[in-house]
Amino acid sequence: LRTLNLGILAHVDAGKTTLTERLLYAAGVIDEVGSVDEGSTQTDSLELERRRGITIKSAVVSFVIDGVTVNLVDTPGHPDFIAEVERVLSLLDGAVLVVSAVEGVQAQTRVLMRALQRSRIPTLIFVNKTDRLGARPEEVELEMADLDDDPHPIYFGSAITGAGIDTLGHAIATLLPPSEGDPGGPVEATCFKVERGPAGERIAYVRMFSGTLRVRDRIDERRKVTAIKVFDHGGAVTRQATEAGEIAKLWGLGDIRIGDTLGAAKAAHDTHFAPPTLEAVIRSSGTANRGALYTALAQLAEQDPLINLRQDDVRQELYVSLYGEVQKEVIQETLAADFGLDVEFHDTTTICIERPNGTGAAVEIMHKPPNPILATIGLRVDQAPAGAGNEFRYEVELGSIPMAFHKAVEETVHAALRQGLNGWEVEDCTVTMTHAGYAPRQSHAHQGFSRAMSSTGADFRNLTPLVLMGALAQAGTTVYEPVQHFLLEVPADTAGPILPVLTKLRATPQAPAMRGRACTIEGEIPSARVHELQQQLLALTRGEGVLEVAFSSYQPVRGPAPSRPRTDNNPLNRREYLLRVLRRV
Ligand SMILES: Nc1nc2c(ncn2[C@@H]2O[C@H](COP(=O)(O)OP(=O)(O)OP(=O)(O)O)[C@@H](O)[C@H]2O)c(=O)[nH]1
Ligand SMILES: [Mg+2]
Repeated sequence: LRTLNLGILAHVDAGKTTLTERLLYAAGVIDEVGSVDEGSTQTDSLELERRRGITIKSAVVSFVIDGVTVNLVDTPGHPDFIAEVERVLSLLDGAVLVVSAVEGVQAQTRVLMRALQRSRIPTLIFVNKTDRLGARPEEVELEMADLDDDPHPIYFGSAITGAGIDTLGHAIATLLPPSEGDPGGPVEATCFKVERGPAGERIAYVRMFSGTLRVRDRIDERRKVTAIKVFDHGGAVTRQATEAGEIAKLWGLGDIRIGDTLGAAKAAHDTHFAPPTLEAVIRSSGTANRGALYTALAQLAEQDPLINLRQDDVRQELYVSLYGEVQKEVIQETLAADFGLDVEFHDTTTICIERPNGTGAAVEIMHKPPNPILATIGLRVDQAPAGAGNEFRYEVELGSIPMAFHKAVEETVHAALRQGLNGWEVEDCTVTMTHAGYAPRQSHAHQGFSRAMSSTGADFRNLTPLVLMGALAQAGTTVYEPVQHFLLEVPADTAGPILPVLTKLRATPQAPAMRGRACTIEGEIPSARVHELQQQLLALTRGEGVLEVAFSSYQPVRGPAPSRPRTDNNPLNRREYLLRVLRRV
């Protein structure tokens, strides 16, 4: 049987989960079509999803059409949960992009379409809700043809009534290419989801790209597969093995994290969507201590790596990164329901990034003042093209210091880049090691190993941030803020007063376009000002204005650069830094 790993993607409320139910029903997996509004669907299985009637986590279900086993991944449509979509893109053989025939193409539809095109995922379009009053399928078809220079097959129908579902199902089975991969080859697999079982054990969802994994197979010295389940006919069934093409749940993989690979699989590094642009302080309002909150959040971050915890030991605060208000509420409710913790969010701010302005270099030589540490490190910082990410390179011979010290420097460089000159994460920065030296393991005659005379990993860890910040300071950095693309639709007679408001909020609107009695304005606006625009819009448009936003890019901050309080030992202040780290040693 051929296997097709299929993603269902769309803007919020387009009908992905309902369509999933309909396909399961058509394939004979369920006898009754479940309802999102009654909380009875297969894929919205979390308590919170059922209560809220929205999808929060991606979920997998399996069925057979026309002789093809389809592993369907139902994804959330709300932009706050875009990370869930990101994680499944790399495992898809094909996708159905759903658009509502009533609401039509939305900002999120464009974002998803671009991501599907960039990842070269064969896609079918399904225009849903044709049964509803106000459905305008022909117009939506035209809107999609603007959007898409390489048109995809398009289908129409209704997940509620079942119209058009058989045709869509047949197209899924015949037009989309099934997965390839040799079950006899070396094991290659990627983990895209982690959840905790009833006993608290970690369960990894992996997509098998090549080879076969069996129960009791060793992954490495520490880890062994202890159980396997494969998706089949609506549920997950226990198997002795899983092979190329399949999606499996694996037990026994210990501390596996989302994005980890097994065997020779290529790690997916390209990101298709914007990272979270908000950060907030999270505090427990009950009697629970900060340790309990940290443990709970760490467990959530395991299932959602972009929650990105930052701990500030100086101010005793915990920070989490966020996409938006709905995600905040979901985290709050999950902490209350699963961990019994009441939390509040404070001081929500926009997350900026820093990029180096050019090239800078610094070097510290051992035994040579002012370097008090027993290690030699030279680093050069270069600006990389936007979006290239951070990279660490060597210009010294690999044998010049022991491998463990190389590793220590590399790891510390990546950690130290999380806080640049203004405290923001440094991006698109190439760091090259230009000097390296150490004092070999020595001892006085008849005495044991002497710390005072021999370099240790800690020496390299302590010295690296100092050298790196020296190089970065020489290069200089620019702070960039996240900017959203907005599409504003307002009654034509209210457009006049809106333009000056947009300018005041530092937006850059294009010329307004009139469409009958409606006026649309497109442009860019700093993420930090979207909330204000939303609030003012109500009064300015008698509540009739509709605002759509989607992340566009990072732009240099005009005026004084905002900074973020540091949570490390502050290598920018040499004296204090050395006092802190040397005392700690
Ligand atoms: N009339 C009509 N309503 C539909 C149709 N499909 C879905 N709905 C309704 O639209 C609402 C949203 O449906 P969902 O299936 O939850 O949409 P979704 O795309 O999964 O939403 P998220 O996962 O939260 O992004 C529900 O109230 C559905 O009953 C359809 O074809 N016709
Ligand atoms: Mg859904």
